[in-house]
Amino acid sequence: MKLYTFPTAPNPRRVHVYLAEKGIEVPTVRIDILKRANREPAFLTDVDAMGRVPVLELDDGTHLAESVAICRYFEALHPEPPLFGRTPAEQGRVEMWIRRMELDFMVPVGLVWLHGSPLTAVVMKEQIPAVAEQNRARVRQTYRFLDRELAERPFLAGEAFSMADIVGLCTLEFAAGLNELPPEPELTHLADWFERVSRRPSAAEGRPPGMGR
Ligand SMILES: N[C@@H](CCC(=O)N[C@@H](CS)C(=O)NCC(=O)O)C(=O)O
Repeated sequence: MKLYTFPTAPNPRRVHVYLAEKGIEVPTVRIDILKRANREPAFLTDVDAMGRVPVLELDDGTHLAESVAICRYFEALHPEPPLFGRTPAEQGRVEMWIRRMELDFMVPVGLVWLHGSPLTAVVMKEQIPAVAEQNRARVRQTYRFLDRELAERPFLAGEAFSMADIVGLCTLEFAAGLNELPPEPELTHLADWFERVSRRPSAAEGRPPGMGR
């Protein structure tokens, strides 16, 4: 088994934080996405036709892409401690919050990245500044929503830290770091949650640049 990864990028980082929480060690192959190694013909044909990381190569030579799917695979192999919920209601809530983090948080942050960052200007055929601006507003809306929700409980899906917090953490690091879109200081419940999840040893390891704590 091996993990093709670029550890500081937000989606691979989810898998690294998850594995650290579980105490699972997996050999890794670093794919430098800044040098477009993920778009080399050999990677596209042998590893992942979508040309993205993370990708997990299983012992039978097959490949599993998508960060949350990779973590679900490990969760089935190593259910304790549960990071996808234990009871049916917990599992449903974790799933709900993972989807919210991906669709209502990572998608707009990703569009800010693609349309608003000088670092992606070289790979984008055309950057549309209005798309970046519109999605900055969506991210700020999500911050306000999260702040209201996190006034009620310590973690996104309830009383226990879960995969939803990992997706949220990695997205917020990416938004506040490379995308220069930190939450407004008055959103104290969101700030407290971020502090709480960032303090975990799993999060401290391999933290992306500019997110010092
Ligand atoms: N939904 C996928 C997204 C994977 C993804 O977009 N990975 C980025 C790194 S954060 C990537 O490989 N980007 C390089 C590219 O698209 O060329 C997941 O959760 O794994």
